Parts: sequence; C-alpha cells; structure tokens
Amino acid sequence: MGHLGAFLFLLGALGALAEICDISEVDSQLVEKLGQRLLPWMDQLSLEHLNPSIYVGLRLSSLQAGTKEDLYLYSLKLHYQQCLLGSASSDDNRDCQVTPSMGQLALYLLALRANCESVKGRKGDRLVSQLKRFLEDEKNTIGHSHHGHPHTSYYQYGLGILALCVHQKRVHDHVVGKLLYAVEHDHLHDHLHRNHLSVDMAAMAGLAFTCLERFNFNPDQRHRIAMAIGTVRDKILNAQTLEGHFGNVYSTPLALQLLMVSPIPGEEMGTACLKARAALSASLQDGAIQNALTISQLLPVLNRKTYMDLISPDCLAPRVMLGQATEILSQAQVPAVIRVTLKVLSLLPPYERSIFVFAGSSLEDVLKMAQELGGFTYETQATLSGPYLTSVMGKVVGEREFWQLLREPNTPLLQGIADYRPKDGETIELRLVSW
Ligand code: B12
Repeated sequence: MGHLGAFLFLLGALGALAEICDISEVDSQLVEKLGQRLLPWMDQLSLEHLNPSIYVGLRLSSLQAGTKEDLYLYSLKLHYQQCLLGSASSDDNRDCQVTPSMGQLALYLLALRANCESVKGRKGDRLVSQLKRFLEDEKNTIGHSHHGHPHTSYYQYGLGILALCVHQKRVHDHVVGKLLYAVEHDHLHDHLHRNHLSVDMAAMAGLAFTCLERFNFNPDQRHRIAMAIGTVRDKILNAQTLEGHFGNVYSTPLALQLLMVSPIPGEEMGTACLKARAALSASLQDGAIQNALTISQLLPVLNRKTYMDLISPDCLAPRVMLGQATEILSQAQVPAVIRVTLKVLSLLPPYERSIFVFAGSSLEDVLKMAQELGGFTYETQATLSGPYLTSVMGKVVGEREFWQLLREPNTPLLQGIADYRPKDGETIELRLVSW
C-alpha cells in the first residue's frame, strides 16, 4: 500500500472509530422535547438572562427556532458588545450591572462561530484581546509555582482557550502550560467530592487541547498536549458510573463531546459509549434533564456534533423547525401539600424549620416560603445554569466559598435550587463550605 493508500485507510479507520461513540440514535421525539425546553429561555432577552450556550447548542443541533434564533443572536451581540466594549462612563453601559465573565465572553465567541462568523475588525480584535487578558490574569493568579487557584475555575480557563482556538487565535505556551500542569497534577477537582475528578472540567480541558492539537498552535508543547488528551480521556472513561454516566448525568454531555473527538482503538470505548447512550436515554425518559445549560451541551451530541465542529461549522445544514410544546392538561386536582425541613447549621444561631409547600414545588419555592414565614433570608444571582444561591441569612459567600445544597443524610444535590424538587418528608441543608 502506497502512502496515499495508507492515509486513506487511516482516515477510514478513524471514521469508524468516531462512529463508536455515536449517541445520535435517541428517539427524535425526545430530542424535540428537549429543544422545546429551550424556547421559553429564548424569549428572555435581558443581559442577565441571555445565555450564549443556548445559541451554540441549538446551532449544533438538528433543530432550529427560526427567526427567534436570529433575534437571540442580535440581542447577544447588542448586550455583550455594549457591556464588554463600552467605556464605563458611556450611556451604552447603563444596562450593564455586571460585566460578562471570562467564560461568558468565551461562550459569546463560540456563539459567533456557530453562526459562521469570525471575529474581525476593531471590535473583534478588542474582544479577543480582552479574553487573552482574562486568561493572562488567571495564569498570574495560578502563579509560577502553580499553587494558586484561578479566580474562576479551570473550566472557564479551558473554555477561554477553546474559544480563541476555534477562532484560530493562538495563546502563549505559558497560558496553555497552566492547564497542562493542572491535568498532569490532578488539579481538576470536583467540588462535591474532594480529590475526585471534575468530569466537566476534564472534558472542557480536553476539548481545548484537541483544538490546539488540530491546528498545531503550540508546537513546542505538542507532546504534552497529546498526552493530556489521553489522560483526560482515560480519566473520563474511569469515571463512568454503574448506570453508564460519566461523572453524573449532567457532566455526561460534555464528556461525550470529548470522547467523540478523541476515540481510541479497542472495544473498551465502544462498550462505554453504548452504556452511556442507554443511561442518557433512560435519564431523558424520566425527565432528569431539565436545565437549559445541560440541554445546550447535550443537543449537539445527539446530532453527532461537538464544539470542535465550530472550527468549520456547517451553517447551511438542514434543521427541523421546533414547534411549540403541546401541554397535556391534567384534570384540575387539589395538589397535595408536602413537608420539607430546611436547615442551616453553618451559622449561629442555627436555623431549622418545617416548611409546607405543594407537591412538585422546587427548592427555590421552599426557600421563598421560608423567607415569607420570617426568620430566614436568602439571595441569588442569575447564571447560565439558573439562579445560584449566593447568600443565606445575610451571609454572603467569600472567595472560594459556596452555599452547598445537601439532602440528608449528607448527600450533595446534583441540581440547583430552581431545578431540584424535594419530596415529602425530606430534610435539606444549606451548608457554607470552601472549595
Ligand atoms: C465551577 C463550578 C462550580 C463552582 C462555581 C464557582 C466558581 N468560581 O466557578 C462551585 C464549586 C461553587 C459550584 C457549586 C455548585 N455546583 Co457547580 N459547577 C461548576 C462547573 C464545573 C463550571 C461552571 C462554569 O464556570 N460555567 C461557565 C460560565 C461561563 O457560566 P456561568 O453561568 O457564568 O458560571 C457560573 C455558574 O455556573 C455558577 N454555578 C456553578 N455551579 C452551579 C450550579 C447551579 C445549579 C447553578 C444555578 C449555578 C452554578 O458558578 C459559575 C461561576 O460564577 C459546572 C459544570 C458545567 N457543565 O457547567 C458545574 C455545575 C454547573 N455545578 C453543578 C452543581 C450541582 C452545583 C451545586 C448545586 C452543588 C451543590 N450540591 O451544592 C453548587 C451550587 C449551589 C448554589 N449555591 O446554588 C452541576 C449542575 C447540574 C444541573 N442539574 O444543572 C454542574 C453542571 C456539575 C455537574 N455535572 O454536576 N459549582
């Protein structure tokens, strides 16, 4: 076999391997239902609620939202550019209570790519410079000896590198070096279980490295990058649960994105991906995937796409128009009332009270009710994953602290306050922890 023959054979083999982690054969009605869950979010066009990840997810999916999508991108551009580029004193900045974070800027750049746009011109250059500056600052925070922690997280660090890379913008070896070091020295921890790998962080780092490898942007680090991709892939495979999720159900979409772009020969991966597909289908059937951000990371996978497709996206690919969800009206029934015990033991005096709410209420409804009853207060901040609990009883979290949500006995919740629906008789603790 000549060189060309060998090359074609290799391409074919790689293609066949990529098929191994193909999750696309999920029931199309379930996929459409997932897409429909994004529609109400697309009507919220204030900066606080705009979510570039939703736009990216939809564009890489098999579904489309027609003109809603165009309006959404327009709003993203308006708000993100104003808040990132407008000078602090200008009128433009009136509506910007908070400046988008490094990760949000990165997702915005991914959204532009999802619409086949490149960053160009003075504005584009400024956005790129800003993201590079964010990364540079985080690199300095981690420090020479790698003992510091990024202000944001290695997740956002990876996202930043990935966004620049898909726009074919290089980052310095020393910036990439910090993420390599973190992978090489097991610094991508899970906040729920100490010393456990965070599958989301590992997958994001792996996707960033895969992009750098494709362009050979950091040739001096080529070997370390290839090794790091192998490391995160193996760790993600090792993090598969008995049911088949990688980490948990919510980290599985990103994990699959990584596995789809870095296949390995052998049966191990095929079996792991088949198990993951079964687990995901089961989770979809029982409605475990409600969060818009998670859906936005899953829809591409169900359409055989990953963030790597943003390098050269197919913006003309046919996509099915999403219809409005048809609600099944159930017979009017008086909903049952349930009792949830709410506890805060991290502060003095401790707080504990039984709260009565309707069955099916969210944890956020429980907190609201507790606040109305008096003796309990809380505050939240809007994020791309939904409302994030920032303060309880006036105690605002400090640097590297958070209010952890737990169900007795000592089980961290896998969902936030808006998505989690406590059952009758459950005890929920809000615990101030550092991470
Ligand atoms: C880093 C991280 C954290 C850090 C955030 C602080 C920091 N400085 O970055 C810490 C350790 C504090 C954290 C806490 C929690 N997290 Co967390 N976190 C992440 C991670 C890995 C990256 C988030 C990120 O940077 N996104 C990118 C930026 C651009 O988006 P952003 O919206 O601006 O980011 C902010 C929010 O994501 C927010 N945040 C972080 N976690 C969560 C969770 C929820 C439910 C909400 C509403 C917001 C939120 O913090 C980010 C920084 O400000 C994601 C993984 C993922 N796939 O998203 C998990 C993830 C979002 N977290 C998750 C969970 C479950 C939690 C907790 C609820 C755990 C618990 N039992 O207490 C708590 C939040 C409790 C609360 N107070 O409301 C789940 C959510 C799953 C779901 N169903 O939606 C994820 C997907 C991980 C997973 N696979 O299980 N988290």
